[in-house]
Amino acid sequence: MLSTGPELRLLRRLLSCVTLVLLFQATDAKRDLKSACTTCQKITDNFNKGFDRTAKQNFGGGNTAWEERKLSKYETSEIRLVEIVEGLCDSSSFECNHMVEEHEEHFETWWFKRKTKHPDLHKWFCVETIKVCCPKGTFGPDCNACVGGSERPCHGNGMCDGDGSRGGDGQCSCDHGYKGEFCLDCIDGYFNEVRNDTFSLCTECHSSCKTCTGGTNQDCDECKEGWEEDDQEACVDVNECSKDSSPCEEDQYCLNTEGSYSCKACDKVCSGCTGAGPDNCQACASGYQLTEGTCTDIDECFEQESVCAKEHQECVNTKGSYMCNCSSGYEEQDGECVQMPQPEKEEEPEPSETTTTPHTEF
Ligand SMILES: [Ca+2]
Repeated sequence: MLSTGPELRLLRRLLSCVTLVLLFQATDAKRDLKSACTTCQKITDNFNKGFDRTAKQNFGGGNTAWEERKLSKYETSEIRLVEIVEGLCDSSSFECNHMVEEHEEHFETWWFKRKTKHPDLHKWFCVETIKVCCPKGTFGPDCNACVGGSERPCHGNGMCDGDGSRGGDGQCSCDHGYKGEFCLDCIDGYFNEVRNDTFSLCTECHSSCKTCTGGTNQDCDECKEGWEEDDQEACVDVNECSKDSSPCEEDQYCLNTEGSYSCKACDKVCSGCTGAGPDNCQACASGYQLTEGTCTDIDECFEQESVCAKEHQECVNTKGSYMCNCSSGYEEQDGECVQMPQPEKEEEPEPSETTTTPHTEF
């Protein structure tokens, strides 16, 4: 009774679940194909390392005839093969150990029967026998040539997806500077120095160009931001700082750079400035005055009219301002300097302190 409503819905839902699982398995399988080849490559690399390592073993030089016979026997022995195979995988690598266990007999076959005729173990084992890899420049289940051909995949300007494995789709991911299916076109900011159907060399444009046909600032198709065309149609720096209104804040000065500009903080003795330091002020900040072209601190305490007018006050000059402190023996209370209470006779006399009232202007 599948034709009734709820059952049909349930069946549909089940089917869509199955489809999803199959999809996941398909993408998983694709990834597995690439990683299986990577694992196999590692195994054959380690085999070659093990081969070299065991060649040096038991070899002291100056062997007797007996030793040499023994050694030449060892060279092709099962003992040596076992020693090499034992070192193929890290004990933690499940994929590697699984692959070696699954195909152990192939190593024996190669070692005793194929080594001489097929000295390249990777090619014989990974590509031709267990078929998890492809020859370089080919990809996928049938080892098809990469885009651009197996000799120079992606015309030498990119990576072919799945290159050398049974996975991937053979599409190119281009190196920096190149684009397009075949990695023959140049990205913006690069131009074709050499170009034909199978070869392309993209070179970076002059830093002033957004797009270009050659390497100088006269070869720009379009200037980059911060650059403009001069009367010779070359891209030259825009001097943002020479414009009528400065692009910077009031307490900053403008510094022109090639292709851009920056805003730097004025010296704190300035109120507005045209450059760095106290001698490039447009006006002096409050508390400073212009002396010989430089804004210097005003010593308010030496001005004719006393700035600290209250009784028992002392004037202390600071950079850009001054303070009115109470004289020694006096402390500030409600804006007045009053005498501090005398210490009682039993107690140790405390060292006299000076309390301060910072001057602030509003
Ligand atoms: Ca500029």
